Amino acid sequence: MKRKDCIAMLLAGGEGKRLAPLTSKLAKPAVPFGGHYRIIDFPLSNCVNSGIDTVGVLTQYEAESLHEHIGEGEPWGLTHTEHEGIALLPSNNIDQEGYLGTADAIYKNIPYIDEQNPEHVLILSGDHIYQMDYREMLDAHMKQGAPATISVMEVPWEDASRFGVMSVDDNLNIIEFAEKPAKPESNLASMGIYLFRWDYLKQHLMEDAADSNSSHDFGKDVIPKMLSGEEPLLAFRFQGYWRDVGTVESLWEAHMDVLSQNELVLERADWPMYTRAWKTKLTAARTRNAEHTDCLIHDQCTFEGKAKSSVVFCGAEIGKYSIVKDSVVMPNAKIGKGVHVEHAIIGEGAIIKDGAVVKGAPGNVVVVGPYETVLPKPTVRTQPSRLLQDVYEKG
Ligand code: ADQ
Ligand code: ADP
Repeated sequence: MKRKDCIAMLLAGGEGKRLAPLTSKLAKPAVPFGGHYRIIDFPLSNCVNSGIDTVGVLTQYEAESLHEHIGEGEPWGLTHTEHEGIALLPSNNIDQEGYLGTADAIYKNIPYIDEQNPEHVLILSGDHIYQMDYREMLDAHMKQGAPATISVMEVPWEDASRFGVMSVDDNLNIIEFAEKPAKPESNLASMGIYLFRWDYLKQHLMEDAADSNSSHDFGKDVIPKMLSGEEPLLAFRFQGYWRDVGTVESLWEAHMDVLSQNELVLERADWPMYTRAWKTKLTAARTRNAEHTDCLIHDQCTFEGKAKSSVVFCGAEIGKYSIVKDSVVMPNAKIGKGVHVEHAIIGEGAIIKDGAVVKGAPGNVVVVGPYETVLPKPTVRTQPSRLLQDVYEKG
């Protein structure tokens, strides 16, 4: 098999507890995003646009949701063959034990990687929204001859404890690294995107597998171990939009960034997004006596109410006299009449009955899980809120 310069391994098996209840029936990378997409479309499209033609996707938790979405990889032009395309690598094909951690997931797929015969392996996460040319990172990594390169960016100080943080010298060599420290001393965060020389990574994975004290995680175990070795690791500063959408709040914020269009633009001619279409035959969104400002309304919606600053996914319905504000309404959600949705994420296929109120507040996004039903509280039915009353009077 001819040597490839780089293949990607995409970690997509995490449980995503912090995104609950959106992950009650879906793997985190399969959670809908931006109207048409699922989160995993971002790293997959980045691979296509960066000219990486071999991608292993490691699945575990609710794997079926991802397998259905990815299929043979045709929507990304990466149809699976023995030596190319997207390969699904579910943990239950390997052994009973499953993937114990992110490093263990890669360790258990050493035979697959060896078969592809790459010089470098790019490790990606399935829960990031970003557009990144991995070739720029590969160029820096190869130019420096680094054994490992970690993509980094500065994050707000208050978020730093959610990440692996590090300090670097003037040549971007990593000096110190701490995985999710309670009191971070730096806000330069690891994006969880790693590029390794394959021989170097393989050696470290085998050592880690033999260590009974290890939790077999890149951030907790493998990276600190590598840093204690002889060869310096390199940081690659990413300039651009990147967000870890592992929490409900960050998923909501990333949607608000899509609406503002300043930072995150999904329809870019120079960086196309690829996905599997929700329905093979798409029809227009239909609005009737509807009012909306600063919204994205997608195909096959039926929309009769009012919406402001919201992303409404394909197939969603919003009934008469309803208000949807600062919210995300996922595919095929059914919002009845006279409903008030604010600062909320309504999961795929959820049903919000006539007169119900789903209202969060800044810093406290409310989530309705996929296919959940929300009934109105009796008080709402007999005594509509001020906002609803306004609509009834005008409507
Ligand atoms: P976390 O965000 O906590 O930290 P982690 O839980 O390790 O990331 O998950 C990374 C990816 O691996 C996710 O896409 C997840 O779905 C997947 N995954 C988790 N467990 C898995 C398993 N057993 N099998 C297969 N896939 C699995 C990491 C780094 C930090 C860094 C942040 C940036 O550890 O240092 O700052 O990413 O987001
Ligand atoms: P979160 O931190 O929101 O729960 P992650 O996807 O980052 O989401 O995964 C968190 C942890 O869950 C990881 O440490 C991972 O090892 C673990 N995990 C992954 N898959 C499973 C599973 N099938 N069952 C239980 N835990 C899992």
